[in-house]
Amino acid sequence: MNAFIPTPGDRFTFGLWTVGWQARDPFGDATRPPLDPVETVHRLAELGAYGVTFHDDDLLAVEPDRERAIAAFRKALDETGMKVPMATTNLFTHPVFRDGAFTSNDRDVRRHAIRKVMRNLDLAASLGARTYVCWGGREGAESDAAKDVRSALARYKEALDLLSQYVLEQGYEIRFAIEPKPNEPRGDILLPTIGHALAFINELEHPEMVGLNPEVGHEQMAGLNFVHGVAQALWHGKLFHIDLNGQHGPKYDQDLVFGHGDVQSAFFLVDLLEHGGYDGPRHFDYKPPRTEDPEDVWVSAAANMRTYLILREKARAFRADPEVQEALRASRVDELAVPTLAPGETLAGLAADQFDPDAAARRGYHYSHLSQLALEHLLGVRDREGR
Ligand code: GLT
Ligand code: MN
Ligand code: MN
Repeated sequence: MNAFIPTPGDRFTFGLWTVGWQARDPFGDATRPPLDPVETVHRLAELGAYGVTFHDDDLLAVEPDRERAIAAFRKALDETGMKVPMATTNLFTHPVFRDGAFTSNDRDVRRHAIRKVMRNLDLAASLGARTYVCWGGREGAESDAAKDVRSALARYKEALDLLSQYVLEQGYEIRFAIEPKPNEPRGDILLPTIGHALAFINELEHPEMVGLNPEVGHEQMAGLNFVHGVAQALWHGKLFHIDLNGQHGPKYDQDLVFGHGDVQSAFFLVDLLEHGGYDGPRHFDYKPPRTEDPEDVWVSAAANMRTYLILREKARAFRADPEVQEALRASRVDELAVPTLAPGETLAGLAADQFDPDAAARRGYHYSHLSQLALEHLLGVRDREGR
């Protein structure tokens, strides 16, 4: 169906490291050869993507000379019109980061990490990126004896304060987005969830410059409700960016194709993003499964976008279905938006109110019907008119 063909207007973006993942895992070697970022830009453009994102080191996948690699990448962007809305730093692959980057116990490593980010911020700004992601995958520990967490958070704050200062001094239009993750590769990672990161941001020198880049799988691997987490990030004005992928519940980070994990959660997530005021890129951070060959990689990339578009259509049909609208009213979903105190009402007025809790307790909320309608839309057995 035509409606499911992505265009740049849909603002789909991919990390170079996603399609470029060679599928090395803790138990096995790579199953795919390195992928040239230039090819990635062209292939994703042909598939209808809007842009690409990258870590500093991703650019060096096939060309070790940084200047030459950047020149080839820029040329591919110019030829295709692909954008770079976000960039990030690899602070996790090199063994020097084995105990963390901003929070390594080794002060020299912390200084090296900040320099590495500053250098890539210059490149990110020159490519027009507006968001800079900080995924602190190595910021953590395996033993509670190893890390003074209060000092680690002070150093994490110091790093983000310094980097914010750098962005302001350089006049870059860049905001930072922290990406929470509970564990893997560290036994425990600092800022493990959306909630931890939100609280941390309040302690920064420039909280307005720092928001979130939540990832589907990272919350779901901790058993958390990703849709609730994203809604809270939106409520705080902190959903700066998002990593879309798939995950089957609490286990290792699967990074599946978007929708290939918990598909009901994916449906409600798309509904929230489309109707909840998020206007950033729809960024896929997935891994083509290790079983896939180099051509399958592009099939999996296209699947992310197609699934998003299908779910977008289903979410629209759900909202437009008169029976759904009636069910939402019957469940009083809209009543939650009404302030609990009337305009001008006082606490004394509230205290004096008459109410029969036993009568109210007899009223059901009819959520089973509403949930079933959502499921039936997702399963494709209802259309906009509710047939
Ligand atoms: C790494 C991680 C992702 C992050 C990337 C950004 S790196 O692939 O697993 O979740 O978004 O640093
Ligand atoms: Mn992940
Ligand atoms: Mn991610």
